[in-house]
Amino acid sequence: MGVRHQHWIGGRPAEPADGGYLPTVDPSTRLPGDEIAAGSAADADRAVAAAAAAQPGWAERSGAERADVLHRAAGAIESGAGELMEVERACTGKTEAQLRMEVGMSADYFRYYAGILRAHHGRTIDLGAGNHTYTRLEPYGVVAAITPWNLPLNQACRALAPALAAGNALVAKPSEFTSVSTLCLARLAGEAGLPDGLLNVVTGTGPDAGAPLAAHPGVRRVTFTGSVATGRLLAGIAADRLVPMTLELGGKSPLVVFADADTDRAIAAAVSAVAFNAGQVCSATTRLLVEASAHDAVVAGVVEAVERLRPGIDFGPMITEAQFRKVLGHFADAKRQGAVPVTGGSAYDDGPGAGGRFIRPTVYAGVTPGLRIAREEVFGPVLVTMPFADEAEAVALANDTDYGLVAAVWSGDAARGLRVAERIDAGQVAVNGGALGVETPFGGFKASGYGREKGIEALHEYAQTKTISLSLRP
Ligand code: TXE
Repeated sequence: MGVRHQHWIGGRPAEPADGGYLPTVDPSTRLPGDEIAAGSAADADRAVAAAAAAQPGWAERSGAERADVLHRAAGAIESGAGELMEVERACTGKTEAQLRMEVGMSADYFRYYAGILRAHHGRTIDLGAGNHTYTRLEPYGVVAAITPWNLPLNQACRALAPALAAGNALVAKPSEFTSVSTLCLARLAGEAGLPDGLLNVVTGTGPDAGAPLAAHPGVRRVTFTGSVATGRLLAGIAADRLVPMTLELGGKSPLVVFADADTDRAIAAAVSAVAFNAGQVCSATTRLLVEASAHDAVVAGVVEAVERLRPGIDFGPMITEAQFRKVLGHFADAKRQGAVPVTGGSAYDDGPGAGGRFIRPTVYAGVTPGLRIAREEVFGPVLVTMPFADEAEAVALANDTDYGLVAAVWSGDAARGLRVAERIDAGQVAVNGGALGVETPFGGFKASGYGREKGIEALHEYAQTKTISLSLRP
């Protein structure tokens, strides 16, 4: 049996109130891993109390002092990278390259917000003589961060770093399948000088630990990354309490390729939508829309490349058993609807990948837009492709989805790339491989959620503006 992990409350490990623990599983082998505390409302209570006690002192520190602590936390992530990568690998089966990238980006969130926080100020407002009016950007107090299993450490840091920078204290509730890296992060940040109680971690299932946390009267803001169904449920709880929320939900993002594009690069981008985290990414561009004259050649290039991907080396397994079953369920459903994949469409039942939760990279070519596999987020290494006749049809197909998280456009005509990007309903659009980073605001249109993470926008998200006005009349 692996290690038994308690919650992290008030700067130290904390036994779960009702003494229960949950198992974790290594998805590459299905062997049992560490155990995590099974949290409850009583644990959420203790964590919120610890956060509420620590927060005022943190908010009173200057931006420079908070930035200094966040820089040290970034350093602790970098020096603890080996340990963080190992615990994350054990829960997710991710490849080495992917883990290195995720841990590096996790540290970068802390560095970036440590940097920009010193330029995060209110403003003075000139109302004419006789007044001095100014705004202050004040923290909410205690923020709850409920995070998923696909990029566990990374998505925790994406929420925690700006929320802490803005002067809040946090209670994080990571996914019950991948909690260990967030616990490890809290310990490392504490060792690096983050005051006790500012970052608490309560582990356990969504209904038992997450729901009471979101509903807790001491929590003044909630940030959630996960499924639409859970997001809707938590948005209801938050609305009832009039507590603001950031919701980062799923996607079914289009990758639009015109015939005049650099098709080799566009093909590589489509392959990466399959390989990167085995497609378990909200921003994966899994609807490949190709101008009809180039469709078959592009699809052939993609199929040839995805067939060369090696399980465990180029891409990882499905992280949870439910996700593994969900992807297989999509295949069965597509089959019932008459769709036949050009490649893949099953799990590995022999050779490398067998035994773990590995799914073969899969491409359904020329699908009809109404198919379930073409409409719903699969969250696995699965692409659907569709041809389009012209720019107008490309935009119509790209927007024919409930989601609106990201999109990619490839064209040799940059003006057309931008024109199409402006007409796609999505929070971010990359043209010809344009980059998105910690600095660029990230969030959804439509059912992909609301609020923005990353960039200076996230810092504003975790602060509320107060206006103060003083009469200067004698
Ligand atoms: O997510 P859940 P699931 C999508 C993806 C995937 C599907 C289902 O399509 O196949 O969602 O994944 C906590 N009260 N994404 O079911 O349940 C839970 O413990 C409070 C997209 O695993 O939304 C975990 O910490 N919390 C996505 C977190 O919510 C609750 C990432 C996410 O789990 C709760 C993951 C409740 N009642 C899945 N129920 C993205 N946007 O990146 C669950 N949770």
